[in-house]
Amino acid sequence: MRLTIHNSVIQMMQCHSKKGVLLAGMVVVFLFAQACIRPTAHGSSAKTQSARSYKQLACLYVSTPMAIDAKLQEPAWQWAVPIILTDDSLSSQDPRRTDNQVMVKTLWDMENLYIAYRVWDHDLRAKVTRRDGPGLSRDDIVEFLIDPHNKKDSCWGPEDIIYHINLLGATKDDRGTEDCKSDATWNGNARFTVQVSGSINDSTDVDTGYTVEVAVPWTELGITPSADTRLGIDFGNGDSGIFFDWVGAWPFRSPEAFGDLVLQK
Ligand SMILES: [Ca+2]
Ligand SMILES: [Ca+2]
Ligand SMILES: [Ca+2]
Ligand SMILES: [Ca+2]
Repeated sequence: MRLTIHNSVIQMMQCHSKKGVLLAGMVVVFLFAQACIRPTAHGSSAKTQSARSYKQLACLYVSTPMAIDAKLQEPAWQWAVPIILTDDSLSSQDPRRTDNQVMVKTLWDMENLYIAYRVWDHDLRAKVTRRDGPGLSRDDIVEFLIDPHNKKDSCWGPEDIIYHINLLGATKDDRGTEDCKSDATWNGNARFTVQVSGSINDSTDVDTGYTVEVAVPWTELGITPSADTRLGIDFGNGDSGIFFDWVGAWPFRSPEAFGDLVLQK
């Protein structure tokens, strides 16, 4: 884990006046990319899809491994398909609502699933530095949850995993159990780096946000990836204990609500 403040990222993320244009452009790209996702032709996934419509995200193949440095400077990150997460679950007047905005992108190669987050957060806060430390979920965090075999069931089972990663690079990771509970004693092997733009635990200023780059090894997911592989997935953000996610799952560990991550090559 490396925690740094990088001037180029700060400059890029401080372009508030351009953010709206940037986000609008990304949404257009995202909608276009979603329209390009090929429908599942056969198999159990097709049956699942016919029963209910799930959010989908195309995950494009990359032939060169990503450097897990929270600098999304690899060319592949430029053409990876983005999704934008915002907290639209409550009215804008509700004090429990956060105005954080999050861009998530994914890529894959034969070794890893890559996930990148850019989070716009004006007050950076985190305290926990220990793995699985209590209270980590009340820090500023990103989350991802994976149902590797896309079962879309209600059980948080032994194959399902979740990572919370806070600003300080601490993680709370767990996986499910046979009786559908969470086992936080499980520690995963995903690599990640966090880079912040602003001051942590100092509310006298206005922060910009943070970037997280993650590599999850396929061996951890028990998957040999190929084009058209579908995973159940959800992405979330926590802003000092206020949470929102991609699909609106509640609780978050609800694989039946997850979207589909569709590998493409
Ligand atoms: Ca990188
Ligand atoms: Ca925050
Ligand atoms: Ca753990
Ligand atoms: Ca601050």
